Amino acid sequence: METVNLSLAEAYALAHHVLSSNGFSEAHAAAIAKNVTAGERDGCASHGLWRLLGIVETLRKGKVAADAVPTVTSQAPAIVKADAKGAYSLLAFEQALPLLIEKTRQCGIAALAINHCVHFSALFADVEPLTDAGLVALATTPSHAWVAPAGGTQPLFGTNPIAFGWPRGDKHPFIFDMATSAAARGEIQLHHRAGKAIPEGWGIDSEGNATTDPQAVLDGAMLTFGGHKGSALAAMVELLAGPLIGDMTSRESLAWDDGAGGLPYGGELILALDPARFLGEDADAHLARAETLFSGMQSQGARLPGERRYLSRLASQEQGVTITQSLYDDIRALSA
Ligand code: PYC
Repeated sequence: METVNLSLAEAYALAHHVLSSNGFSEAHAAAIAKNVTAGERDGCASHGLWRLLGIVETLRKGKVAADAVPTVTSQAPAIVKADAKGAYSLLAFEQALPLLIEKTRQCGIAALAINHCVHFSALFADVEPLTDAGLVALATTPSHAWVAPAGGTQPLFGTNPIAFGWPRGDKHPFIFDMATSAAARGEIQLHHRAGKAIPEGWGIDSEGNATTDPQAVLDGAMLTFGGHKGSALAAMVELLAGPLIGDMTSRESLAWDDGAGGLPYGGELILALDPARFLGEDADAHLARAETLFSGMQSQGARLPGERRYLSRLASQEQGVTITQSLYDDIRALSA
């Protein structure tokens, strides 16, 4: 298979050019290009440069704003609200982040609700700036109704990712970012693009039969991970980042899309907790106990979530990223 190697600067420049030439404002183009470059850099192809295809397609379908200026408001002592005004979530997140950190330091715990955003991005990128600031963080968002609840066969939930981060001083943070579906939808789409079957257990066809055909699952329903456990978590995500913050459930998002095939529209909830405020002068001792937990995992040969991402980041910083020639051509054609 023919491939193209890009330095991270070239990957960012390619993404930025595609976004700007399609009409995204400089602020949105920069925020989106940074995010998809970070996904590719960290070995997360389903949230990397490939996403540009859907990002631009959603714009062309009139389902996302290209230049909306988000507003950030203090809703309560420990609640920040950001209104993305129909644009992708990333700029609203970027602009609300300083106030979220400030409130978390003041109150010990604070939340950011992003509303009216179109969402495609990996949540680890929203959690990492918080762990960098020494905070514990959790982020979640619904998507479109693509996933059947355990026991059912019809799409109702989104892929509903949950990302959690724990700061570790000068070490890489502990961060997991997982869909509550068996896989991200982007993974299934990438299998389809590559003409590959998907693993069993990822989805069912429109008749409710198990299948490894990616197109049949895209037309049928994805499944949650861990049966009823993933299903319960997916429902929790719908509630927390839907009705609780005054935004859409995945079913409402898909209805709003009205067959256009755009990326999901709705809200994202981010919680941040400050160990220094919970623990006061005992913070160092208790954070050291967290390290004992991590080394207990590693001493059994278990990998900490995120380890693969940081290895991939290091390799990409040194060697750049490699994508298929056909993806490169499809991305370049977006600005032709
Ligand atoms: O790949 O799971 C996914 C996804 C969520 C929102 C857009 N794509």
